[in-house]
Amino acid sequence: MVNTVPQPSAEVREALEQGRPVVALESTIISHGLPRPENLRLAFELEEIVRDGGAVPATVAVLDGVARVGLDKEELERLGTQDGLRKLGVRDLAPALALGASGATTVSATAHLAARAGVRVFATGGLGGVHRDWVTEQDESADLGLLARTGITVVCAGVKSILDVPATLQRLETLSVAVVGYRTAEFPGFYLTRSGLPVDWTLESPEQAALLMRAQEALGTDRSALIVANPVPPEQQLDPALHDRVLADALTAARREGVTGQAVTPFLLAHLVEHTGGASLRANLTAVRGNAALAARIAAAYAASAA
Ligand code: PSU
Ligand code: MN
Repeated sequence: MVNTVPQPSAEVREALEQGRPVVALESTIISHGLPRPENLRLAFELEEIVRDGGAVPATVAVLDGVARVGLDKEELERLGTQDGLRKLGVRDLAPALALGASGATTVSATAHLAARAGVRVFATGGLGGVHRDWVTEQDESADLGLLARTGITVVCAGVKSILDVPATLQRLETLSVAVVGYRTAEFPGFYLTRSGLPVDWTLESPEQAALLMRAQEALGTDRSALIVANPVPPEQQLDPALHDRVLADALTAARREGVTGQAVTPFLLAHLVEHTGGASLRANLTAVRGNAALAARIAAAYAASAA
């Protein structure tokens, strides 16, 4: 019989048992979303940021057919350096476990495993969503559907700007996923501080986020996610004109090279890193660091608000 129960590390298990704050971190950004060696540096750094914010970090991945919530140093190194690791969305979890595979988890798979292990807060860079060529390709990230049926708070810098952002926000509304801006009335644009689109609700503090989570629980709407959209500071965003120009090239290149399916997002992100001289990478790292820090504060406020 395969072991299908998500396995928390000893530290994560203890924190959860004692009601102490825990923050889940995804691993696809490490294995597929960022170039080496910045990817592994970030993996370690995020864990430090979460600890500094008063929470226990729990990076999620599947290793040798076991779903893991909380990794040690060697396991993080494996994620950051091993070739051929799979990219696992939530639908890939059962095959990976049944077949003893190893892979990094996307937002959808990370949110699912974290919530099942009892982790309430999760930090990432930018969510997946509706792709720009949806009309012909119907490419929509599994992140959206999964977040519509999973009780977890996801701190992100919006959705990746390579996507159709208005369509993604519309899908989130249809799916009844709560979206709030953190200290902004505008939905952030991942590499960019602003997307030009409004959010309906704005939070000013981690304590307000914790209150909102408790309200979801009281109302029974905590079976879907809360998205806390946290913008990169304007002075650290990617230059918007450069962003728009390079992204247009990236989309053309993806079409020309026939990139499809799971490969689309890593292809576009890598194209941006290369053709912005690393500026998109810096904005991406800034976004993820800021989200990990805020997620830790929200997890701490949530733990402190326990009834
Ligand atoms: N955020 C980042 N970099 C990434 C991703 C998110 O800053 O690489 C990953 C996440 O794991 C997300 C995935 O779930 O991209 C979406 O991929 P797709 O569009 O194939 O669903
Ligand atoms: Mn996709």
